[in-house]
Amino acid sequence: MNAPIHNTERHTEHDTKALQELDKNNYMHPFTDSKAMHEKGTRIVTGADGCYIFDSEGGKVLDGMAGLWCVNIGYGRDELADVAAAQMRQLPYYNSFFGTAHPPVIKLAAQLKKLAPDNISHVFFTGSGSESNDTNVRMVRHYWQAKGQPTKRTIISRHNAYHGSTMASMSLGGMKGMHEQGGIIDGVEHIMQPHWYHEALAGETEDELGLRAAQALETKILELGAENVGAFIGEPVQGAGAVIVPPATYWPEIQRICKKYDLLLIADEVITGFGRTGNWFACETYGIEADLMPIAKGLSSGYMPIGGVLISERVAKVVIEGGEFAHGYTYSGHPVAAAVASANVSIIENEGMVEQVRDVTGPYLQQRLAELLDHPLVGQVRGVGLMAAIELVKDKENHINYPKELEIGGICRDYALANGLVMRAVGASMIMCPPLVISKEEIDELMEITKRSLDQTLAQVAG
Ligand code: PXG
Repeated sequence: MNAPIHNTERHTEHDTKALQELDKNNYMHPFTDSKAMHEKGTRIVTGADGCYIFDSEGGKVLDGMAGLWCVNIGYGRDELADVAAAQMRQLPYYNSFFGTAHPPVIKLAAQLKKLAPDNISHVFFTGSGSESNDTNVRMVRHYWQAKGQPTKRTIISRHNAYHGSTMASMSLGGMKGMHEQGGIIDGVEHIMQPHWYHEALAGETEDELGLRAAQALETKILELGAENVGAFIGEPVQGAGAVIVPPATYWPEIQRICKKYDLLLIADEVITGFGRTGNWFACETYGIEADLMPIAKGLSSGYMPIGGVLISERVAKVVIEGGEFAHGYTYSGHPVAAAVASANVSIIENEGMVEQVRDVTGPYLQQRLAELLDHPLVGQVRGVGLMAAIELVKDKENHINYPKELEIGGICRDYALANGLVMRAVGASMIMCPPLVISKEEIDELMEITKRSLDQTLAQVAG
């Protein structure tokens, strides 16, 4: 593995106050309470290299979130800039509608098929994970219609799932706060999530909870009628929901139920794909055979906006033989994004990043995180590969969190940032998902800052 090169040229000076003012007056941010943000002032990120980001105040911060779960190869890989520039000169745009294609998209599809599980036969491209899941809703319904079973149109998902922010992908997700802002589309149902720490019944083991959570799918199918249900969708490991790692019993039971009632199984690999869990796809980590696998994020390591859906032979055959599938985006398979994604995937492959996560840095991060269980605030640590959560609790014995109003996660996140580490807070869970190139020394730094931030948080809430 190449050590990241810390390029100080990417650390540039800016007039923070002027940028914050321009930002406040002109830019509407995603997922943001604008008023609250501008009271504090926006944090302006101006450059990045390896696992570090630089801000307009001269700060250097370890990025424990790989951007937004996406910068798998780390920042500052100039090869990708060169590939993008060359492709822009050669062919900056052309579509793949109406009987055309171009070399970058054809090559990327072939490259992905080689890396994907054996049952995958084609790749559809989109501009994001949300568009990939909108594609899934249309694909599932088109598939069953083409097979003469048009009533099989409902898709079952889980509470606290995240599948995107467009109307259909948001509906597939199970985020209550999002549903409350405008409602959801018809034909989507939600069942319980396999979250042992907070959903277990008294005395219930992880394996028992895993089975019960999976069997909620069977109950829901029977309630709706299998003739009305087209698919089940789940993230192999819930990401935005706070890194919910399913018990070992969960996915085999889900798979069994999908087979029994003839449901398509959609494994949302937008976060877990491209090495995150120590395999190319988390479907391998959990032994899932999926019919559709939405991808994005690590596909280009965030260097270009691109997503897609890996399509199984079962679904592809029906779609291919069903005449025109009236679906696609102007930027489906965009040549510059495809060329960059292809180079990114080659970097992951050629530099052995997946193996490094599986054999070295994944186990090391999880082992070091387990040390935190001695800390008075830490009720549970959970994770797989290079994604993890630390659950902050008031009462370890009974798994009880501090009151929500205290925003303990936010307190800890703010200390971490002041100490030089980006972590995300999801309620009382501290989330991490560093670039796959993080070294053991950088994991030590991440741990040192995490411990210090936990101590400061404890001092504040106990004092
Ligand atoms: N599926 C999964 C599993 C995701 O995590 C999407 C789909 C949608 O991808 P796009 O590219 O449309 O954003 C995601 C995105 C958070 C957070 O707060 C997580 C995501 C996006 C924004 C915020 O953790 N994941």
